[in-house]
Amino acid sequence: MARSDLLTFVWAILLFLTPLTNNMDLSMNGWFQVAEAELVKPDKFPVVVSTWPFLEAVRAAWRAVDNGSSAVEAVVEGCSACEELRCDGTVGPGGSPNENGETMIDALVMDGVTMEVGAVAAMRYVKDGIRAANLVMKYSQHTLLAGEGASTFAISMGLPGPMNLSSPESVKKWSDWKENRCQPNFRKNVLPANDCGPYKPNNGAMTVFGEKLTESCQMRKIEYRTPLVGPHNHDTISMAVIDKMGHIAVGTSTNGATFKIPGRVGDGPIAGSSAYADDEVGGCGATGDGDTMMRFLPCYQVVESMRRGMKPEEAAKDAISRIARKFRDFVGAVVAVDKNGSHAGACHGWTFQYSVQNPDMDDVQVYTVLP
Ligand code: SD4
Repeated sequence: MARSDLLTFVWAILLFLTPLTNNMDLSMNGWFQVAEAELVKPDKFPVVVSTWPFLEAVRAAWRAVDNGSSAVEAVVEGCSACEELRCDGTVGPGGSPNENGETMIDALVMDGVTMEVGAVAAMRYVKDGIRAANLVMKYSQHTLLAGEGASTFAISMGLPGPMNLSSPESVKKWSDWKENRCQPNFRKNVLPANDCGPYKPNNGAMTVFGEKLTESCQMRKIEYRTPLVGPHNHDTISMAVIDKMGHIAVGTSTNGATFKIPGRVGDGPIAGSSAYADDEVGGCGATGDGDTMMRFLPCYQVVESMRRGMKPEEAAKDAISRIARKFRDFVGAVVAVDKNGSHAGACHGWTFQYSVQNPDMDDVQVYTVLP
């Protein structure tokens, strides 16, 4: 073969192979290949994913995003619907009382395009947690406002308040708990041990499984405690939305753990713990024992694992197992969604359910994940 013919032949082969190697022009019935054999449908967005069977919250977010709202706006609409409806009887105002019988709110919103976060923690007197978090993101350069300052800021930016966040149900729950000598509670190594406060330290009584500890080994043992978060105290919505443009946002609203110590801030307003999003990768929402979970930033872990190539299911299981390895009795769950809308959940210590709506579904679908 002449040299010029040989070059033409090699060039023709290269031209033939290029589309295969670049994943281009592989259209087949509306599907196309984007990366390593992953099939993605062009009309895959929008997508709404939420912890628990909070159907009305997902529908509210879906209506917003399907009508063209941004992912952030839809997350705010969805979580706000849950606060107003008091999903499960525990999310939002009138939900879980603290030791003083008062409901306090933690909330967060995160924009996966800009990586901006707005959050409020231990907020009193303002019922609209997710809207307050969104106002922090929109009208301040801060990430997290706490306590009275969060309430003052939210009211100054137009939210209704100050108001009492208790409900007849939360007052009843609290008075039953008081009658039960304030059991269970979040105190440890205090006197009185099995009664209401005021409490004081009981250093001589530090035990794990009934075994008395010396000062030096107290630092090394990991404590297992009775979970105060359970199937009937969900308290929390965490939601991820991918809008029609493919942008992702996440949000969380919770009144935290029931009978928490006043001033306690849980995982709800902590970016990377209760929720995390990055447009380049996907998002995550979490629910469960926030005091334990926030030490591991499980949603940050999920998103970073997906960035490094894990599928949502693998990333969710990995994040949960990192916590469970250290805290055998931990109760919690995460739901992961990648930037293409693939989703999966993982849980420990309870059966977890999460809800999804996408263009393939006529209505919200609930998925059940076993521990
Ligand atoms: C908290 N993570 O404040 C919340 C509670 C929760 O399902 O998610 N309950 O610890």
